[in-house]
Amino acid sequence: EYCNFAELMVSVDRDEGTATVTFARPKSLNALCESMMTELNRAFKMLDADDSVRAIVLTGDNVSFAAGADIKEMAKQTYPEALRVNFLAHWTDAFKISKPVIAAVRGHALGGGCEVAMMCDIIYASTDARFAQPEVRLGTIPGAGGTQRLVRAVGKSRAMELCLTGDVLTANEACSLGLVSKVFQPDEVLGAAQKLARKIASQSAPVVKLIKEAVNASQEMSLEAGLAYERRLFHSTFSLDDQKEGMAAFIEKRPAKFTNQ
Ligand code: CO8
Repeated sequence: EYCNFAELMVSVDRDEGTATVTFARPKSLNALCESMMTELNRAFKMLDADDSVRAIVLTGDNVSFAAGADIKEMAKQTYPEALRVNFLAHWTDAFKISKPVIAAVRGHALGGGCEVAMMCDIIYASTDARFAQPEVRLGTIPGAGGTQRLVRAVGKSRAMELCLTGDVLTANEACSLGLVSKVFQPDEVLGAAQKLARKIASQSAPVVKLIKEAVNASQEMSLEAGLAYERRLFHSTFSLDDQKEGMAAFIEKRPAKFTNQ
């Protein structure tokens, strides 16, 4: 069922509870086009509904994570058409899933590529990863979070500078600014992201889901409302078998065996 993609590769490791989704348009440096983003939506929805998958890695190849929206496809876009179809809105639906998504970024993460990385829950980058919002140079503006998520990730001054110039952030700069969680050697970043996915997959699935919801809520809510929301989610964990098991295992000095209930 996961073989049926033309511009993506999806591999699932059911024993470990992880999946890896790989952009596969190397000739255009994984430029994001309508057909590939439709496939990404379909793949993520399938993985979200698959109980044997509990964490997902999204990656590209060693040259490019994604070099932005496909400029050749986008060049023909008109305002009435963009408005009619709400251009790009459904591309980002993929990321409304409840399971954690880790971006493993090698090479270019430009424009929509940087925005897609920022839609992921955690970004791991290789030393040769490069992040930028070059839309200004194309006579347009970031269209999928560059002016919003980048501000939250690196602060207003740096985000403004990056969006107004299209200048490139190196992996180490992106890491020191907090955009990227960790930096690895190019041949290690995918393995590190998959290891992280395995670690997350070994936790209680309902608890992982609640944590993702709570952290994401922090981006949308006031502190007071966010703290109240977090507390209610925290209270709800006391209805889980996994909370009983996790705390009993601690007291009995043994590893917890979560049942995802
Ligand atoms: N779109 C279409 N084709 C592309 C793109 C792209 N974004 N990027 C690279 N390609 C193609 C090139 O046209 C070329 O194809 P061909 O061989 O047929 O001419 C091939 O990939 C290889 O590219 P280069 O020869 O240019 O390779 P270089 O190593 O010389 O340069 C660069 C690599 C620096 C990455 C360069 O290709 C480049 O600047 N690319 C464009 C980067 C860019 O401006 N990205 C932003 C696009 S706008 C955008 O993303 C709007 C936001 C949309 C939101 C999406 C939400 C999910």
